[in-house]
Amino acid sequence: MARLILILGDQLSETLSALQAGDKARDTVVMAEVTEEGAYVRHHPKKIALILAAMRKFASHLQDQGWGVAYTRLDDAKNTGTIAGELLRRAAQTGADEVIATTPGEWRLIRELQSLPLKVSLRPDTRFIATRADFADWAEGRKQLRMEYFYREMRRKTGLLMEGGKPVGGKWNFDQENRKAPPKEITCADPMQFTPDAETEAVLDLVARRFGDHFGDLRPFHFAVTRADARRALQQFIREGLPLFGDYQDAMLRGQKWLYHSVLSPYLNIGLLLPLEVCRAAEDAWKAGDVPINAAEGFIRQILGWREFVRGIYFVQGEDYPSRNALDHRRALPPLYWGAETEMRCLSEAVAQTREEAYAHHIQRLMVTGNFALLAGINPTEVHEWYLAVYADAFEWVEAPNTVGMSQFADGGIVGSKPYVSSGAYINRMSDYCKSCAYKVSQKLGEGACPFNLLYWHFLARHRERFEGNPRMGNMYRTWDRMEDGRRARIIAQAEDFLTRMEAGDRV
Ligand code: FAD
Ligand code: DLZ
Ligand code: SF4
Repeated sequence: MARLILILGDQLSETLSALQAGDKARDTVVMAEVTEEGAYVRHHPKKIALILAAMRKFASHLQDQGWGVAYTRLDDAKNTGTIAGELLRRAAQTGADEVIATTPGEWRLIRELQSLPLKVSLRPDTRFIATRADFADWAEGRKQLRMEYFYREMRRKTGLLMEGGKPVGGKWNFDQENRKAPPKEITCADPMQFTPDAETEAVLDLVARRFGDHFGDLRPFHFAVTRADARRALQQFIREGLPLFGDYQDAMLRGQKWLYHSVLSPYLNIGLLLPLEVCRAAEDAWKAGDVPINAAEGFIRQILGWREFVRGIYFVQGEDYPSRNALDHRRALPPLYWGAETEMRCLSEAVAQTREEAYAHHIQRLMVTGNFALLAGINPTEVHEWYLAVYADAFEWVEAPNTVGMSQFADGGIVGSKPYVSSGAYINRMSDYCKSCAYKVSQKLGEGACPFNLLYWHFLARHRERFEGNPRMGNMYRTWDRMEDGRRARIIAQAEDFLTRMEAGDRV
């Protein structure tokens, strides 16, 4: 009997397990552009265009290799609008009674496939370095899941940056040499940009028509949409960005959207690049003497460590993970996240860049937009849906643990041992945002005080019971307790006033 091989928009890899299990002579590959995947959260138009354009290129590539591909375009008259609907339609057309798929990266779609009235065989996603079973075994019986220990296992498993069973350079982690404050003048190359061809232009027009009212600028569009171009972007990053990646990993500068970051996550997450090949390219550059060990190790740790770790967490924790709210935060996401004007320079920069590029680097996500949402007590489900929608690299398996766990502490401390909160001082040290802000970062209270300074204490005070016993937070509570009573009360009152004005829709 004929079978259907499903390939989703983030599964564009030749080595995909569903393809490996298929038979060109007998099976039909199903790929479908569907409204539901673009709209179940209102994805950034650039992200939708990246996925659809890359899907079309990948389908042609498979056809060139002799696969029969049943491809549905978004504007096909018979398009049912959902992945399940398209599988049923193709099953009826071909007489297939079985679907072979690589397990999707989101519980929602896993359940959708499992409830089809067809035989569905879900294969493991072998593009990751750790299998789900590897992670579950490692996590079993541990009181705390710490990325650093998992990462060491991954180094041992792959042999990356290892020599004679030991880490090269004598230590596992070179972060002490990383994360410098940015110098005044900095020159770094932009990530490689690609001019859309006629086929990609047609996708851009389609996305403008169908999703043009979503938050985000569709044009200019410069993403690679083929594996060959994504490989070029990788090579350029290894040459130009990687040598200084570690040094300025946490820096944020106006007008510098990318700094020394790779901007490879969209390609990794839709399958144009594979994590192991990216790590090996960084290791080779270090072996050739082209990049220092702190850069190579720091970069490899993000992919071999963090990326694999958060995926493990997503699947081990189960379906309710994205809706957790351990700190019981209930405030609505303020309109400034969707581009409404704000006086806070750090937020206006991070959101403007997100709108333009569907990209912000890690520290902008964690210490600006994430930090503010956590300090202000925003409902983590709304924060999660925002991150899932606005970034080109956002797929639930990687986005939810980063947002719900690392950034919002809504999982109660599974991903991080303490909440990532800071006052304005951290943002000031790592960026040039504060210099042009309407607020004063040095001011802790009174007219013009930086909202991060006020909300930082408000957060600590309202969650005292949970955090004062945390050994990494004791100092902060001691500082708070040393302040005189009147000052503490005035800080809380001013923070409350700020939150009330924000909720009322005032420009803050
Ligand atoms: P680089 O700084 O060049 O890092 C290299 C690679 O390491 C990245 O391409 C990525 O594949 C990997 N990486 C680095 N940090 C992480 C991490 N914490 N988790 C997983 N992989 C990591 N990353 C996503 O890929 N998708 C998301 O939806 C996503 N959502 C996030 C939400 C929040 C609130 C936070 C704080 C982080 C999120 N991240 C997410 C992690 C990180 O911010 C992005 O991977 C990174 O900014 C991508 O840009 P880059 O390729 O230039 O990364
Ligand atoms: C994100 C996305 C979008 C916008 N569109 C499609 C699509 O039209 N067809 C498709 O197969 N996949 C799309 N995707 C990716 C899926 O949403 C993704 O596979 C799941 O969220 C699981 O990670
Ligand atoms: Fe952000 Fe405060 Fe600095 Fe303004 S002063 S940019 S609000 S940290």
